[in-house]
Amino acid sequence: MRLSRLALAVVPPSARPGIGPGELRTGIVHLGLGAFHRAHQALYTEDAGDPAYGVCGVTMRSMAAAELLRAQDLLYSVLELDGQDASIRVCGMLTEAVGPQEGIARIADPAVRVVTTTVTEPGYRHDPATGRLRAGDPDVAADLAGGPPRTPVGRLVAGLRARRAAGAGPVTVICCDNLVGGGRLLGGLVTEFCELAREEGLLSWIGDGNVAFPSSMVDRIVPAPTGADRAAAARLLGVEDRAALATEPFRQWVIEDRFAGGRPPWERAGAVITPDVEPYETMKLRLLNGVHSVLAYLGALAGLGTVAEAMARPELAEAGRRYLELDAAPTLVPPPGTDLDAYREQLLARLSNPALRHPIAQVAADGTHKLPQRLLPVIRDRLARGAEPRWAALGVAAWMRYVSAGRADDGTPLTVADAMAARLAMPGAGPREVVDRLLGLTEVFGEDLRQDGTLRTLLSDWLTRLTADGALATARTG
Ligand code: CS2
Repeated sequence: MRLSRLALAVVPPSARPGIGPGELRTGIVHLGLGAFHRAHQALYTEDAGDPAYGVCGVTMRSMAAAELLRAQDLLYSVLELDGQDASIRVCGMLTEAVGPQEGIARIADPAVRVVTTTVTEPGYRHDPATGRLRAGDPDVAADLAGGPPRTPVGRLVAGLRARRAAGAGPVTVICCDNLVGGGRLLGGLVTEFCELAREEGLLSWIGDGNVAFPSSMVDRIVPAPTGADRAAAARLLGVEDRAALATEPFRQWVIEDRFAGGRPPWERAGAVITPDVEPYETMKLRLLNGVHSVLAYLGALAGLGTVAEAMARPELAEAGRRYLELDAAPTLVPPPGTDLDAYREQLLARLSNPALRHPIAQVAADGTHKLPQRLLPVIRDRLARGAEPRWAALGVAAWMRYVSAGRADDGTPLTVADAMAARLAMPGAGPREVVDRLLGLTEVFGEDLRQDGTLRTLLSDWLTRLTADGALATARTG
C-alpha cells in the first residue's frame, strides 16, 4: 500500500500529520519544492499549528516532485536519523503542488500572506561578488522581454504584479537559501528587475510597504533522498512512501522580524523571530556551510563519498576544526545566548552523524556561488586584521584543484556541477596558472581578493602541495 490520506489509518498514530490535511487552507506559496523545504519550513509551519497556513508548493524546474506528491495526496514522510536512532513523521502541510504558471497565480490570492523561496544560490541569477542581477543571463533577458517567466525572480515579480492587480494586499517574501543578507539581496533583485522592465507602478507598490523581504537563517542537513531512506521509511510507516526524505534531528530557523502582513506563529515551533538576523546568518554560513565546503573539496579529492566519511578521516576532521577555530570563529560576534564553542562542537558531531549519507558532490556543487557566501568573507575579515586565513585558503585551494583538474587524487574523474564549469576546467595547468586564472574571476573573488598578495601566496602554496601530495597528506602535514 502507498502513502495516501486513506493509508494514514495504518500509519502509527505518533507519525500522523499534526494538522488534519482536510482542515488546511493555503496561506503560503513556496517556490522550489525540493527536499530542503519539505524537511524544514514545511515542518516548522506544521508545528506552528495554524490551519490558515497550508503550503502551495511550486516546482521550479521539473514537475517530477509535484507528480510524485500528488500521487500520494501530497503527503510525505520525514525520517530523523541520529546514529542508531530513527524516528519518522508524515507531513501534511502541502495543500497543492503546482508548476510555475499556477504558482504565479496563487501569489495573487488574498489568503496567501507569505511567499518563501528555496531555489538554490545560483537560482537567483545574481553576480555573487556584487549581488546585482545578471541582466545579460539569457533567461533573465527573456524574462525582462516579457515572455513566460523562466527564472525564480521573474516568476516572483509576475506573482507580485498579479497580486497588485488583484488588490490582494501585502505579502512577505522570505528567502530561505544560504545567502548573506538574503532578504536584502532578493528585495534588491526584484527592484532591479522592475527597474529594467520599467514597471514603475509595481515598484512604488512594493516601496509603499506592500512587500517585505526579511532575511532568514535556515539550518538543517537534508541529503538528497536515497532508496535506503525510502526502505527505512516503509519499515517505520507500514506503507510505501516514494517521496520520503531523511534528515538530522537538529533544525534551526531565525527570521528577521519584518513582515508586511500576517504570518504563521512560527515561534510556537521553536523559530526565533528577531530584529537582527545578521549574527545568526553569519555564524551559520561561515561555520556550518564554510566547514562543509572545506570538507567537501578535500574529501572529493581524497575520493570520499559522504561528509561523514570525510569527518571519519582524522586529518580532514582536524583541517575542518582548524578552519572553524582559527579562521572562522575569530570573525564572528556570537548571536544572543549562543556559546560559539558549544555550537562548534555540536556542529562537528552533526557532520559526523554516520546515519546521514550526505553526498560530498551535493555540497561541492555550485562553488562559484557558495564560496562568496562562506569562505571568502572569512578570508576578507582575517586579511583585514592582518591575519593569515590558512585553513579557509586551504578550502579555496582544494576547490581550485577540484574544478581545474576535474579528477580526484587517484585520477578518478569528478563531475563538476557549476554553471561556470567550462571556464573552470584547466586540466594539466600548473598551480600558479590555476591560481592566476581562477582568482581573476572577479565575479567570484572581487577585485580586492584578486589583488591580495597574501592570499595569492597562500593559495599557490596549498595548491602546489595538493597537486604533489594529494588532499590527505596535505591536510595531515598542515
Ligand atoms: C550544504 C548545505 O549543500 C550545501 O552546500 O552546505 O545545504 C547545508 O547542508 C545546509 O545549509 C544545512 O543547513
